[in-house]
Amino acid sequence: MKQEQTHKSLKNIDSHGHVRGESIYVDDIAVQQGTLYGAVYDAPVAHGHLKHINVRKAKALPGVVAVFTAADVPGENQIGGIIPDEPLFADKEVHFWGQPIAFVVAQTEDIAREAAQLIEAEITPLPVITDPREAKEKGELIAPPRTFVLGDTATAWQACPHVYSGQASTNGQEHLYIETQGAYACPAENGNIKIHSSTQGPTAVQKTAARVLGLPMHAIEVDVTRLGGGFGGKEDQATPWAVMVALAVYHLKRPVKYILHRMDDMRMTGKRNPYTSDFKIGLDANLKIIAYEATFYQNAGAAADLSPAVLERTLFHCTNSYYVPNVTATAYSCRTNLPPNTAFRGFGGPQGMFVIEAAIAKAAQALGVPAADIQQKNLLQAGDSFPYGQKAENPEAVSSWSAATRKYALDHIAQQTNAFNAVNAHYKKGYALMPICFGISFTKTLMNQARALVHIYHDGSVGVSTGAVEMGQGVNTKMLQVAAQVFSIANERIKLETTNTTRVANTSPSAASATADLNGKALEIACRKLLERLKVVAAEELAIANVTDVTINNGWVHAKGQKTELDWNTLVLQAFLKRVSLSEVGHYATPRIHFDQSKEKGHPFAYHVYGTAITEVTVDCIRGTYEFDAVKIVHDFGASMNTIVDKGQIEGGLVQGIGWMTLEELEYNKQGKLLSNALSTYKVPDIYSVPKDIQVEFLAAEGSNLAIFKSKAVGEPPLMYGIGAYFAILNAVRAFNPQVTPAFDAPFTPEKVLTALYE
Ligand code: LUZ
Ligand code: MOS
Repeated sequence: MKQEQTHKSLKNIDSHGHVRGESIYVDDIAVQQGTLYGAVYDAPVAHGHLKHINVRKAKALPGVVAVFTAADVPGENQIGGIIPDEPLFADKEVHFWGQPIAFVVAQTEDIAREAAQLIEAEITPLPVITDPREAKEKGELIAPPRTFVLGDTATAWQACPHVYSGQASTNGQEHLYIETQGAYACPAENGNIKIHSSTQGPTAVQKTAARVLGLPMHAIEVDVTRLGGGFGGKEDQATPWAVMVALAVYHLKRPVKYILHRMDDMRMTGKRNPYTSDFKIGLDANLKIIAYEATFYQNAGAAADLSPAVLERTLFHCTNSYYVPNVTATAYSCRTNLPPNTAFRGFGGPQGMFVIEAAIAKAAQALGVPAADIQQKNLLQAGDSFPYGQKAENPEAVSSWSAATRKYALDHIAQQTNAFNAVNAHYKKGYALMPICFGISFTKTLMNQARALVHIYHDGSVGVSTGAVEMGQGVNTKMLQVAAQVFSIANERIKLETTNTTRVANTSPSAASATADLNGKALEIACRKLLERLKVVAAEELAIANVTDVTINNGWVHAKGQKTELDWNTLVLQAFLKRVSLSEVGHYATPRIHFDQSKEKGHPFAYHVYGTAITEVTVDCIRGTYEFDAVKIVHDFGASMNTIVDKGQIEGGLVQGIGWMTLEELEYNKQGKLLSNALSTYKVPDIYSVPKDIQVEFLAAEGSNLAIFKSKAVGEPPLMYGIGAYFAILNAVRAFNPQVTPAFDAPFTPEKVLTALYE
């Protein structure tokens, strides 16, 4: 028990290196002699015909080694992952402001950047679209629309005494990983290339580099030590920079490095997809939601990137944690002239969930009831069907709601809020509940597989490789725990290797909250195979007739539960001397899951994660500013395998979600130019804007067998607690101005709050 406790509170194994500044990121890799530096020249307009690129002045600058454009691509000038609609370098047309056109390589970074500014492109302007509804009107769709149907909304409306409709919008979100995008590639022998990339998807980088260079995948090795944050922004969009440095290595046979500056990164990369949506909600006299219709217009940007998959998850999560018997939800992926938008923590789910919360808030206001009454009455119960056909198994929607309202005394919060508002004219408090439900698995079934490679060295130390990318989320810490627990040896015996495509191939990106589950399960399989092998050796060594009597506990072989004289190191050495293999791979493919896109039905998720947050806010009704007094959460961790790491994910996700809902305002002008292009014009949460009190309670729930050690995925779900921030502010605004017609247009910036207060 004691052992297990210390295990579950193991500190992130990177914490020591991080606080001492010793952890290695791409820009910290010791450079090889002869290293050159890259810089991108990107489109200064959002749409147009690319007539001519003049690189003469750039090439003439002393120190410039080469300038590469689409003409220098030996393979395919194509980096689109889902749909081949995105060139590495613009060719003939530019589609967004910031689209890479050329890649300058020079002796120093400064020279490369200076040379990039000397490039001139002749571009004949074309009309620019930034609005997804306009794009849809003009037939600019990335892919055919998708519709999820449950029951029959058309007839259900007749049974609804209360029907409300409206619009809801959410803006995009800059990922703002602390480590900007970047890559460093080196030539290896025989034309092979090694790429260090700050990517969530090493295989995506490998595959795309091979495609662009016209090489087989085995010619490209991608290595990732860790990322200074990804949040989805490096699932697909770490690839172009890695491919550019690889292209330069291909031609120059010299190491080439390119690390984006913050403003380059903000300008050239896509963000969370903004959405604008229409909703219609029908309730019966008992506040049961009978029917829900939603139409989502996703702003995909100029190319597909991951947007079709994001769109799908919007539909999967369009009813959040509620059971709605009649649903029709349609989603359009709209092509605009913004940088291609992409994965961002939640992956379309938050965008879908905001809309039904807006619909509920609208109904609640019209009916004169608290939104919480509607929310609570419609929480998923066991056996309820999601619109995509999967049935809710062990939904913790009701349990987490009940636990939150009980533990945090919702009645008391309500009383305090009313009492405060009764005596304060210029400050108003509001609170909101936010239940969440998030499906765990890549929505694309085939991506739900992973592999691990374990070496036990003959001194008893262990090296672990998996396809998981450490990006601050603590996955390496969890992988270490898996190996330590299966072998029952000390943590210190185990080392996590870098994520490398030559050791673990064909990886799915570290994404979809599924990394610890998929790679942890693969690792568990590999470790168990080795353990069984070692037990056979132990039985031979100790002359134990029955191998099943052998166990290893805390580094010692036990026979029928009795400690023996044989320790781990000796056992491992004996196995080696007996020429028993001390290396093993594990392969895991999530069982049960499937999805039929022709019917839009199936069982896409291994399991769901639930939870409930109560958000309390105080609005300054003179200024429109606000402060979050508290966010109190009951979260369904299952049987958390690391409470420190998991709690950190909840706190970080929550604050990131609050930022999206309140402060972070992406602004493109009509010409498609990003105006919020630096940290001076784009505000992210800081120490002053986080809630003064964040409480996280672990729901007493068993977890799922499809979660690693029953410890449920925790990466993305907490972001959606942040949605409660919008509705808490709205409730405070309503305490001041009961007549307000909510715009449901997030983020609810102080400017918009002020407007709403005095509407
Ligand atoms: N990436 C992806 C994701 O490719 N498929 C997904 O379902 C997903 N979900 C969340 C985050 N990233
Ligand atoms: Mo390298 S770019 O140090 O393999």
